[in-house]
Amino acid sequence: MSDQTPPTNDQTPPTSQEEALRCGFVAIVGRPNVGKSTLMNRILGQKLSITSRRPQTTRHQVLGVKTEDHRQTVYIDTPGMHIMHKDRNRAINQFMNQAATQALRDVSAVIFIVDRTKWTAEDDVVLKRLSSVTAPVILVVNKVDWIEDKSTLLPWLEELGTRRDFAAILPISARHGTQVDQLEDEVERFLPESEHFFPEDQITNRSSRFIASELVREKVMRQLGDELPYQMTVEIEEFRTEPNIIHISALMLVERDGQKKILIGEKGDRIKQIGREARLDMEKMFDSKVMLKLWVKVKRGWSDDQRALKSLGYNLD
Ligand SMILES: Nc1nc2c(ncn2[C@@H]2O[C@H](COP(=O)(O)OP(=O)(O)OP(=O)(O)O)[C@@H](O)[C@H]2O)c(=O)[nH]1
Ligand SMILES: [Mg+2]
Repeated sequence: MSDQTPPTNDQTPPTSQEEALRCGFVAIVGRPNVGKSTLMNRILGQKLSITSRRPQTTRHQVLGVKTEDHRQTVYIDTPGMHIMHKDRNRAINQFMNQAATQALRDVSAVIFIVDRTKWTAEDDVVLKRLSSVTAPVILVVNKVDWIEDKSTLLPWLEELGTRRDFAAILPISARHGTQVDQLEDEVERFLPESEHFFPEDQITNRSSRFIASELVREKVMRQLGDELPYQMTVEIEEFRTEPNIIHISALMLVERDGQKKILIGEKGDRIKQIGREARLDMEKMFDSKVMLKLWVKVKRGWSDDQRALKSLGYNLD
């Protein structure tokens, strides 16, 4: 894994009778909580993007690279597109919506995910944003494992088909992997002939530091309620690799003193549990023993301050 950006695509044509190399970007978009990150992880066969039951878990674009023989598909997991409310939303919400919209540029295909038969005003926002996209859009109806009355599905798929000229409409379960192979086959149809952008063994454009910070954030998203997870971000202060161990020091920044107390918990119980769970995931991800130190600091206003956001890695460049 590295921070390197992909080399430019030189569109080299195949030189022999072999099957041509194919490669393209595929954006995964949808409103918050529909299962975008779960789907990307399922396709890659490993946990790369964090997930939780709470909306607005993903804050950044995360590339997931899948290379199989001649085809390389570069999936882009995105933050959920959501409606901005003047009184409640902060600069970070604007950043997330921009990051999601930006992912639609120059892609070979788009996967638009919805949650079963629950269509909301935010799905309309996504659909509207897709109206200027010329790449083929595959509509995915996710979480079908959770539909009790399956007879409602067929008429719903037909109804959805009238909302746009979709390249395909597929009911899937990202959690259980149902019909995910079929989705990958659909996507493959739209990959152009091209050199591969990434080396075969690279699975993401994101650094190990980034993944470490996300794993800490995931535990907070999963363990704490109310607005705290939305007012917390993580900065990796140290990431030092030794032969048999990685030393990681992560700073959790919150907006208020009260939030700091909650994160630490009684006698430090909460922060210990967050640390333990994040460390176990890190050890799996980095295939190494990890020594993780967690700190909490109050940094008022970070989530509504463009400059602070940039310095904390919320940077579209
Ligand atoms: N039952 C069921 N649950 C699912 C499925 N796919 C995702 N989920 C659950 O839905 C919740 C949200 O999943 P995420 O993958 O985090 O959703 P997301 O679209 O990435 O959400 P944001 O990053 O907040 O936009 C999690 O609790 C998942 O376990 C599915 O196929 N079936
Ligand atoms: Mg997500």
